[in-house]
Amino acid sequence: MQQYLDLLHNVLENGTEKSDRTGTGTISSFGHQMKFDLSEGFPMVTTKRVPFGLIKSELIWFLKGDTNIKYLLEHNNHIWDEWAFKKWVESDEYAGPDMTNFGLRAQEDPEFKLLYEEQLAIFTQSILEDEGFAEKFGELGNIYGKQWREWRTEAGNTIDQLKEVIESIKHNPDSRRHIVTAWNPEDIPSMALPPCHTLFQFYVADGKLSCQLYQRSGDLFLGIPFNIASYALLTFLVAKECGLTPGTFIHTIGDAHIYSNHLEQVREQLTRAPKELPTLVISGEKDLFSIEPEDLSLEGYHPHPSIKAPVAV
Ligand code: UFP
Repeated sequence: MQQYLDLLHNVLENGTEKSDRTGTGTISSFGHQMKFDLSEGFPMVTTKRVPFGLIKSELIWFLKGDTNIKYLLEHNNHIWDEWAFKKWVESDEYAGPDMTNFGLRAQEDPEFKLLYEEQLAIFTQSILEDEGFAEKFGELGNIYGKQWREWRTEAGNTIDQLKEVIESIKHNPDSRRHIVTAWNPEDIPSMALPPCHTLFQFYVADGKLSCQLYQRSGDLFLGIPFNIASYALLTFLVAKECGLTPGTFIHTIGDAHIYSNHLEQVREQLTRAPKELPTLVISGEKDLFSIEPEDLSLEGYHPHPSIKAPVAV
């Protein structure tokens, strides 16, 4: 994971100060690439703890083509809560206290934070307990799972990009067209968060499956460790499905940035020495589309302690 630390160091030293959508401010640099040889172990950042449980349930959720946060909540995963919550508090059905701009206000105002957490708890509880409510307000729309598994065509059909790419890896491994895209230009204007991991391509050689991701925007401290692990996991799972050995995960990042309120945390992390990489264990023989989080685990993950940092919203 030295490459990840080198990237943090590089952007910290050579990046440009840039304003950003969230109003936080960043140090940013454009166009970076890391390559992880998956035969060396599972590429989890070890200089702080990264939550594998959240990574696996989110990826499996994408693989199922699911876009409703109910599945995530059932697996105690709250990473997408705010996006669904936003739709609820902006709807006519919401009758609680004013939640305008809840993300920033919760960071700045401890009293409001309590109010917000209370409403968020009511929201997630309702998603879990009330099917109609979940259908209406748990749905995130045309995000990753939808684009990967049910891309809508002009003719009114859908394309299962993931299934097609797996078929093409199996039957035409040398193809240069093993691509899945989440970037659907038609959908961008209506999306709260246009896809960050926009497109990935697989490559087969010498019995090994490699994957390259193009990520348009990467929060180097909080987002990127997550994204590396998620796509490494995808590569392992697709390789198994196709009877191949995992090769290399290549992570290409457009706008690679460190938020101005993560600088201290990044410097702390750079004082830590990387530890040995863990090993991924896939139990059972389920196919890619029926795998569940309990089938996946990491062995030998002994990272440095976690480092807290505010999420830019
Ligand atoms: N971000 C990531 N990885 C992700 C994800 C978001 O790093 O998987 F969903 C970060 C990148 C950026 C912000 O800091 O979230 C998205 O903002 P924007 O759309 O303005 O690039």
